[in-house]
Amino acid sequence: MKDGQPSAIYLKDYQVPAFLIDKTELVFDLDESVTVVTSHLHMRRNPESKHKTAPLILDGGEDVKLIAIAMDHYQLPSEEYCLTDNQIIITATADEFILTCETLIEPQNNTRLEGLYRSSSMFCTQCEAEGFRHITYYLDRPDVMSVFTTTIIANADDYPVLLSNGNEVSRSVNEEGKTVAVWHDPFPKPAYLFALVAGDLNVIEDQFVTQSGRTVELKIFTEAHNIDKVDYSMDALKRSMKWDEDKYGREYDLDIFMIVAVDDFNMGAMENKGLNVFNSSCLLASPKTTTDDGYQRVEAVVAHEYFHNWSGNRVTCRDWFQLSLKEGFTVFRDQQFSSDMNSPVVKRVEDVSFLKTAQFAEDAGPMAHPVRPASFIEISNFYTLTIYEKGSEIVRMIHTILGEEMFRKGSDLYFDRHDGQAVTCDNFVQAMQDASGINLSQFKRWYSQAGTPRVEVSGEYDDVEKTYQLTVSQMTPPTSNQPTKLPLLIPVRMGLLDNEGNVLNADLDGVNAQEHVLHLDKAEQVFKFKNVASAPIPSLLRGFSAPVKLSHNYTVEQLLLLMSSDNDGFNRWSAAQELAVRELTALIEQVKLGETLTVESQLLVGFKRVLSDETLDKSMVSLILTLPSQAYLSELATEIDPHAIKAARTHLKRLIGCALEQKFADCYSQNNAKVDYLPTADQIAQRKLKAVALSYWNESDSVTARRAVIDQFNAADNMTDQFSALSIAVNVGHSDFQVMLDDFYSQWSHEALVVNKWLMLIAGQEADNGLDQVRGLMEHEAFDLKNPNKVRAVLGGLGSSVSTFHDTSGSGYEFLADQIILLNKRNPQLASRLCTPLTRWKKMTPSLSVLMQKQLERILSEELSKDVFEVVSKSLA
Ligand code: B3K
Ligand code: ZN
Repeated sequence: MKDGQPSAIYLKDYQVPAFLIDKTELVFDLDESVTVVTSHLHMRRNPESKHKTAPLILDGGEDVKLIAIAMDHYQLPSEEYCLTDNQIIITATADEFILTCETLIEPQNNTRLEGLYRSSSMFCTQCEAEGFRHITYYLDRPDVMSVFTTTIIANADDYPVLLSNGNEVSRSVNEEGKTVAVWHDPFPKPAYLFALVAGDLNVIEDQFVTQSGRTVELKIFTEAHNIDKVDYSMDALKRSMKWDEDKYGREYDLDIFMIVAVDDFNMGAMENKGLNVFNSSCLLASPKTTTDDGYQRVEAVVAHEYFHNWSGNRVTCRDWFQLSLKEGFTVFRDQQFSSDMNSPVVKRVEDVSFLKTAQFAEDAGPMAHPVRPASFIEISNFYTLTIYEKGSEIVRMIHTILGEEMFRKGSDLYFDRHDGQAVTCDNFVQAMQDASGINLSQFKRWYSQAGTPRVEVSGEYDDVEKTYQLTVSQMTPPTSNQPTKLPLLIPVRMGLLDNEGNVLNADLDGVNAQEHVLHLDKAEQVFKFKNVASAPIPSLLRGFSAPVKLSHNYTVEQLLLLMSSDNDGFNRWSAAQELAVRELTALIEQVKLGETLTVESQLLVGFKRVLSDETLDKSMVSLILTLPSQAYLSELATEIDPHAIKAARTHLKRLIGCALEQKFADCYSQNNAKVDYLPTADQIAQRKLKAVALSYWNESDSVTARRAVIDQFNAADNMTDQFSALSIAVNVGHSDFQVMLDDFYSQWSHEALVVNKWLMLIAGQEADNGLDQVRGLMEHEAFDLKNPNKVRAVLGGLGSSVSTFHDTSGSGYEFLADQIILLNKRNPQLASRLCTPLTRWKKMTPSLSVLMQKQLERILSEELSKDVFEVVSKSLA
């Protein structure tokens, strides 16, 4: 960092705003060269502020050019206000006044994709968290809520569609022949929920009748060539609206709900009031171009953004430290929704697997932060897995502790009590506590303590007394700025099995049941079960009832039993993972010591049983058969040696593939039925199992297996089958894989989202000339540095290639650092996210660690955005 270092802001410094904005009237005169934004802000001093004479300080980005500013129509001369790079300060104001600002912006040059910018041929906005200040001067904070009226003026030929929040109240033609559209949103909202879209777009329309009988118009807009890919989104939207009524009693409030797809977008989507804007990757779906995972993502994101209408928009955040108030709760809601729409166990395994891989890594790294952070330099850096996924786990634990009925009472109370307000995580927990009568004061530590708690459990059976005693201890390791931690309230759902895998009844504190929820609240405690017929095997942390690392010294036989017989589906998967981790850990050590790799794989025994178990859901079979990922094993390692992890995984996978060759071949053909594609849970499960079987089968040197890959690739009528075949060909180094990659590109070069999959697959290849390939991709006609999806495809792909990214020369790290430096100025949010793999440097094996550190230091010596500075400087600290 060359100049002055950006400073942090702190939660403890929060103060209510000195001014409020009751009404916001905006006029946008859109133009490809300069856009003029005029605002009329109806302001008054906030009676709740104790600073009765505080100056008015408006936020505004350095990219906003002030033309004129007036108070109650009096043009302020420049000596009556102070204009800095990012603020206007006006010392003398009345108690109530109308502030008028005329500003110029250049959306066509906005590569940050925050504020108003252009994507393809359209204008669109992204205002969360602090993008509105790049549009005009404003009190850009979530606790300033205002009623917006937005006038959009644009050339009718290029921008027939002009949208903003709320309802369209008028549309006319002005004296220059331009269209003038006026939108009014009756619901007060913070500026981060403002949206504007202008473009030549196609639309599909539908309706939803709410539980109280109101008809809501539903519209999804895309560019013409994508309009055939939004039927599934519309269907997901209607299901979400119904589900939120049924499950939470929440009805949609405006008469119209719109979604627009844009290609250039930093995140997945945005919940602007009445006008959601989506990254096209999270909205478009068609069988030929979208995989099953893609369909499920679209369903989940459509639901997530819709659910924000209550958890986020009607009840919003007081300040950005409370981000998880809306994000954690909304992720929990979208997870519940997907679970109800598909298979609950499968959904839980997928979510937990992601949490344990990525969020646990974040919680153990230099950017570890509590779900309610105490400080930040750049809020964009805090749209993290901790805020979202761990935030959701916190809500889930409240759900577990309160039970379904009390939780619903709590959420009703929360929504009713705080409707129209900007509130805190404490307010959420308070509502849950008030509705249930359950004291959650200790539980609240989950919001302020960073790090993943470790829970150790040991069991002792007394054959005479027929009692079983569990001794449980918890500790949370220190994280930066938090050297000591206090015990948390941790709900541990558990059951007991006998040696045959049958469920046992047991008494705990007078309650006789097959399942109990232990409430851990001390550093160490003992739970004593009575009337336990025989020595049990505990099935612990069922459904992953708390985001902790739990350990128990299971024998291999016990893990095999849990894997094949536990009546908790989640724990069957969990036992398989534990067994695989043990075998892989042993192999990793052998690689590190230069020994010949040998393993008496018991996992094989378990896999054989699972493959023959007709009662198991096919998705569960695939999940159990999936070896722990490179990323998960890295998270578990005390010192990451990516090459050793890769070698161990490759060895075990091959061993299993060869040993069970016939079983995989049979499994493949049994599931290779020809059906008309539907994204239903059953079909998805079948395609997934087929892909897993094909992948293992290709570990053997079977020519038939190789042939099956090519046949599937050529015959596929859906992207799931086509892409899984292509990935297997690339990963096993099939002799035809280059031809297949070329064919794939020729077939799909006109479909940007499919091309992104192709870019990612090539960039992630384990190839000797990997970096040259990545360089080639960045020069390819299909690449565009302005498009975050493409940048993520190539550089995310690179990050997943062990041989290229972790090349022992450090060339992979250097290349990534070059791209971060390049993007730092163009798109700081994107650049900052790309730093993640380098931030793990302290955990890497020493020879790689120093190479990563060197690149981080090189980045830090540049003139950096706040975004990149915060991540890199914290990583090096
Ligand atoms: N709330 C948005 C995230 C916007 C992030 C801006 N840096 C999407 C979501 O979580 O629903
Ligand atoms: Zn969200």
